[in-house]
Amino acid sequence: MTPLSPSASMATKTFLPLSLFLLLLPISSLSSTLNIWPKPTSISWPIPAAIPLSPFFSIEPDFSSHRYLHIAITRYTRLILSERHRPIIPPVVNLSSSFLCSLQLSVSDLSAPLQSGVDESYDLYISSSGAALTAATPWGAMRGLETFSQLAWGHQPVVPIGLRIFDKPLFTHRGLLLDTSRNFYSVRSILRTIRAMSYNKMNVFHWHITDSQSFPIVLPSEPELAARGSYGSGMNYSIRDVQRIIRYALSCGVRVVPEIDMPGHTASWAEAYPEIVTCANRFWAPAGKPSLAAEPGTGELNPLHPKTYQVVRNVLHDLSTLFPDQYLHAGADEVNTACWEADPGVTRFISAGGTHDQLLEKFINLTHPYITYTLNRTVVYWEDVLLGPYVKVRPASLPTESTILQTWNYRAKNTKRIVQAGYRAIVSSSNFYYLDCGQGGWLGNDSRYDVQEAEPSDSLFNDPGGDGGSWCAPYKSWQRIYDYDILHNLTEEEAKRVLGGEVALWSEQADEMVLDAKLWPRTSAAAEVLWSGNRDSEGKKRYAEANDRLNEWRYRMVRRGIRAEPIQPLWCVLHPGMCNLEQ
Ligand code: CP6
Repeated sequence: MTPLSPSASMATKTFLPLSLFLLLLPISSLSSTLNIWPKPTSISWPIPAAIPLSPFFSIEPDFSSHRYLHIAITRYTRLILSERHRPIIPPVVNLSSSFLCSLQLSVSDLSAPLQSGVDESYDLYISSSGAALTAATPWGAMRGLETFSQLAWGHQPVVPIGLRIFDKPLFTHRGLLLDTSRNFYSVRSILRTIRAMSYNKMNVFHWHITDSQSFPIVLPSEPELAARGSYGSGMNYSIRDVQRIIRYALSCGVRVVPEIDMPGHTASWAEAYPEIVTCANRFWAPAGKPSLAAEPGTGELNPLHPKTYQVVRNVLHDLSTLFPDQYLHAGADEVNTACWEADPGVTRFISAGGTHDQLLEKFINLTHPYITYTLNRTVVYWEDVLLGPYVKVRPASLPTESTILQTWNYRAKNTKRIVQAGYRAIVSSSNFYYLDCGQGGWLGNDSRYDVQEAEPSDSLFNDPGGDGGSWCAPYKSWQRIYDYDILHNLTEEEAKRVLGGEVALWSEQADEMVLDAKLWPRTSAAAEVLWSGNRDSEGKKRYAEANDRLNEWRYRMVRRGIRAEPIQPLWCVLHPGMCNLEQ
């Protein structure tokens, strides 16, 4: 048989039916598709035609009065003209003989702040006589600019014409959690991560700043916490670093929600204030019991020590002056009662008839109103504060209007319980959204990390009727993440209280050397589901189509300096249509 092309001749090396199959590939699978990630809500491009961008292409006006939109416009103009993306299957198009000189941008409300629920919709129209992007807010304009940048391809960049896109997100909260305590991340790697988030139209950077292992943020009224509790002088974030991150994030349409985890996960505070931390730096894992936060470095703030509240209020106050976002995440996950009981004062309280729940309640009652009323912030806590399993507080201490709960305990029912109780929820199920999983443990031979399915039935984590549990294993593939429906099992009414989702990179076994590959393109899978869902217009899951589009998206991210991991062999790029079981 005569090889038609280099790729067909390569296929004959494998076996004949494959190359025959290539020859018989339906024209439609090679025809023009536009690869945008995440997929827009509505796109129409009836006639495959395109127009070259003028070498002097510009976005107009330049909105120099809006600091962040202006920066975004400058960045996108440069990106669009320099990127030269090569599609895996180059669209076959009629090329217009004229040039596109500008994209006309109009924004109706320039003063809209970047906050939860802000209008991120946009409308993009490109024809041979011009291109127009309309948005209600600067943040929607940024989403539209991102889409426009993904529409450009080729060495002499061209964009499709006769194209119309209406787009808006399904969920208001599309986040990524990064833990900068277990291992340190440079400011540069954080900025790159935020940039990659904006490529994927994500809008919340949940910065899990501190934990038991280190306290890497320099706070003006409590400088000793970082001076003693960070990994070293080069391994903490100064006020200027924080401001730089927040400003850069604004230019990407990304909010920064800070988390200082408390009262658990606080051993690092003991370097400066040993008197307010119980069981600091002791590995608290009682034999035979699943033990929360049981990792070396365990430590918890002592809820009975008055000094605790002095330090905590200073920390929270500084946090609210540094971070402008309406949300303030105050942790409250995995409080380990055994760790508290390492303190004689706590043991006395318990033997006098006090309960662990009362201890947590005391801590919450002395901090939640301070955050809500004095600092004027909406509190985000982990689900544990309401759902246990060891300690929890009464809903009365957690006003529904000023509290948002973030799920993680791999049980779909938890989201249901939270929204049924009237709270807004952010979904971060560890069974789907934990990006660090599947690496084995870091404590030598720790069998918890081998558990693949449900926990043993006598475990406190066992939850009949839930969606099954796992410790952390296995690795969450992009397909698994893409498949996950965060509204699973909820009624329409309940679903309204789900703000969205967050993938999480806990960093016991990650640092900036592996950051990009751990995050991307798996985070892109969640980003698309949270932006426009995972189903086609007939309601069928769009895996096959998403597979090819994600593969191409990965290459585009790599060209943009994001070291995303490959999802397929390069061979698949040379053999379009061959690497998808569902086609
Ligand atoms: N650190 C903090 C962690 C985890 C949580 N909080 C965690 C728990 C279980 C798994 C992965 C991560 N390492 N502060 C839970 C929210 Cl499987």
